[in-house]
Amino acid sequence: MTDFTGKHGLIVGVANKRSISWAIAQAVARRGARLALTYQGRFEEHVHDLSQGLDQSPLVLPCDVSSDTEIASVFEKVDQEFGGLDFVVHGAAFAPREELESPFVNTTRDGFKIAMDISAYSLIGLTRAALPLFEKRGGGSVVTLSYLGSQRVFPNYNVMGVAKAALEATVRYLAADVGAKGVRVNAVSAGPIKTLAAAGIKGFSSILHVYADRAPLRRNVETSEVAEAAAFLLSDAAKAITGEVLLVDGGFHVTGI
Ligand code: NAD
Ligand code: 0WE
Repeated sequence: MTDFTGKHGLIVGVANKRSISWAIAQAVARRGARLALTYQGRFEEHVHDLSQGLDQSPLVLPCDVSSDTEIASVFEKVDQEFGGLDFVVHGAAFAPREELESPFVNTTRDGFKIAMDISAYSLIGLTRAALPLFEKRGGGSVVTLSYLGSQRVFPNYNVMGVAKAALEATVRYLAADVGAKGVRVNAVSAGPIKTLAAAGIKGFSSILHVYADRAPLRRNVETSEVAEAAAFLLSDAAKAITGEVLLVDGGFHVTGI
């Protein structure tokens, strides 16, 4: 697949070695990309340790995506170090745990705001901050991570499903807005994977079993397979694709019953 030699990317959402964003970082770094990795406060050590494993040493910076000032300072440092940017990976999502454990009708105003802010709005903030850096390279590519809970009801996914629906609509509106600048915006909608974000989710194992039973490929997807699809969308091989949500779920989404 297309080479990333000479390309610079920012990866948001690495928590540990099982993070989908980490698999994407490895997939593009292996093809020659130089990276900046950001972490949410508590994952500082983990991400520093992981970063040692990449060939070209990455910039490692804190970024809570709910903070405009942290977003601004990340792009300032990335611009200083890289003199522009070619791609951004957005792999941050969060809803307060109670929202994933209570009946949907009990979704709180605060839980709704938090889920929307971290999981959907942040794509707008990051893309806006990336634009001047993309401009220096004549364009750019943004990829975010979604889930089929945006379109279908999965028990307990609750307000995260609403946030993913907003995220996918945000992909389309951003794509239309920034396309003239040569900037593409897409999502990979992944099948369920046992990452930190899935840890302790009631019924997650049964979701994995249902996918493996019913998906056309009769198995679950691997993080590396999601990462390869994301790398494709980030690369010049996808230079005519924008506003797209690419399902990487073994075909589960096409099934009826
Ligand atoms: P993960 O826990 O490794 O990644 C989630 C990341 O979100 C973490 O790195 C966490 O630090 C970050 N995050 C949360 N709040 C943040 C904040 N305020 N500021 C900055 N970062 C914040 O789990 P993952 O499964 O790799 O999740 C990555 C993305 O993939 C998420 O958008 C998730 O919705 C999506 N996704 C996951 C699955 C799955 O089954 N694991 C399936 C489809 C889509
Ligand atoms: O997007 C997600 C999960 C994102 C997530 C996970 C957590 C757990 C810890 C958001 N917020 C939190 N808050 C916490 O406190 N996925 C796609 C994985 C996932 O989560 C589910 C799923 C699937 C799939 C929850 C219920 C049902 C299915």
